[in-house]
Amino acid sequence: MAFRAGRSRRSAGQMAAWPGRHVAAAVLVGLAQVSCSSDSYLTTASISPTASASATTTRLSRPTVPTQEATAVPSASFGAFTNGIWDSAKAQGVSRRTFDRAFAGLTPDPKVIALTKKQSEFVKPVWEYLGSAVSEQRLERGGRAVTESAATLTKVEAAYGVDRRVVAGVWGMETNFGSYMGSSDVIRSLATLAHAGYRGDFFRGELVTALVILEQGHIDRDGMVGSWAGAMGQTQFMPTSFMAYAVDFTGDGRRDIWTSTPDALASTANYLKKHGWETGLTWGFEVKVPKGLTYGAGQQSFAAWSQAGVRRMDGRAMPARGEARILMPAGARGPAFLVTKNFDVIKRYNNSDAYALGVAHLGDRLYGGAPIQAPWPTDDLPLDRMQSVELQKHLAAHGFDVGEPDGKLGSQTRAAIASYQERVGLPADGYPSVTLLERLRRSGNGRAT
Ligand SMILES: [Ca+2]
Repeated sequence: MAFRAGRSRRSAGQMAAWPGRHVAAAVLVGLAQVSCSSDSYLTTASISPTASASATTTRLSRPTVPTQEATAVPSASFGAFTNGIWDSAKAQGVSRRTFDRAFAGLTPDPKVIALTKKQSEFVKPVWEYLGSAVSEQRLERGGRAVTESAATLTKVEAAYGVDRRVVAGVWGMETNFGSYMGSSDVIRSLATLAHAGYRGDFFRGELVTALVILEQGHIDRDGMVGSWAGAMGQTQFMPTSFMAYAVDFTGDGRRDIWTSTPDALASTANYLKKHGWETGLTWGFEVKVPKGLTYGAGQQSFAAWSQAGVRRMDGRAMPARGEARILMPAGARGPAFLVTKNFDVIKRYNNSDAYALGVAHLGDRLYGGAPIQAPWPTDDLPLDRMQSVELQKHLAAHGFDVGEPDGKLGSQTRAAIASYQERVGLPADGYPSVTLLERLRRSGNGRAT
């Protein structure tokens, strides 16, 4: 689970919500992605643990780490710092041999520090993000991967009750089906971040846990690679997520999420299951909504949506049971989806609607699903951070409560947008776009709409 960070609508404090590696891993991973991934779709997002990009945009990084930058003002030398880890490591069962081998000849990695400072104001529209998620290359590689691992995916689905399409989708989004785990030395990355005091004690704890993983022999010292922020293996788990969710599916006594695809896929399924995946419930699907549908209806039964005139894009009947909510990642002018609580479980890997949609849609496509049918409103771009702050100021001037204008388009800002839209007779989808900002600019400071 990657961490992608993003600034988001959720507030910080959500680190707790990071997925395993995700859970934690994501943290940097997000960033990491930057560094690691061949996946160009991930942007250099900020490293915040909070993850999510606004629903519509993808400042995605993985669940990530917090926003504070590493200060690079070490209070002690790197060697003294690593020696200072010994007591904690020993207390957790790490042997002197493992400890010494882990840190032998190690120096801080300046690239890691540089990456903590990398922030991007660039916001990739959700359609570009999804386009990369299901690029021809990825579908091709993924098609081969799910064919080669078909038996494993079937067994994992049977063992954990998690849809194989979603497991495959996570695998593809995280590491391009195991082809890109990141090439950073995890111990070095974590030690660099912990030594720099990045995110307080978070990385120190991850570092000690990584030593425990080495001690237990799940992977050897040189094989412990991952993202620059310490997200490891094919699942991109942070060490603490690894300890909590990684499983040994092959039965050889090692939880090897690096070189064992069965262990990695089962670990992902276990992560999703432990975070509430409901067996047999879809993540969701694309829908057609009738004109005049009331937004903000929240969660209701598929039967109620059907009653309201919502139809599946593929023409099939709505599920007999279950509840869902409407998701319109680019506002009312773009595609609409009904998503269930399983969609939110995917977000535990990386708290971003765009990420979860990428996982879900990629998984569907790998198993014969159709492309997203409705066109994206590519003429109306999402807002960058400066524009977001400006939007919030305009809304505040119009009397809407958006809290402190911070450029984070959270639920409060979205609700304010919807109220404004309602007031001026626009579809109240709460979607922040350049067109909306321009309209607010023209309307002046609340004097007239
Ligand atoms: Ca194993």
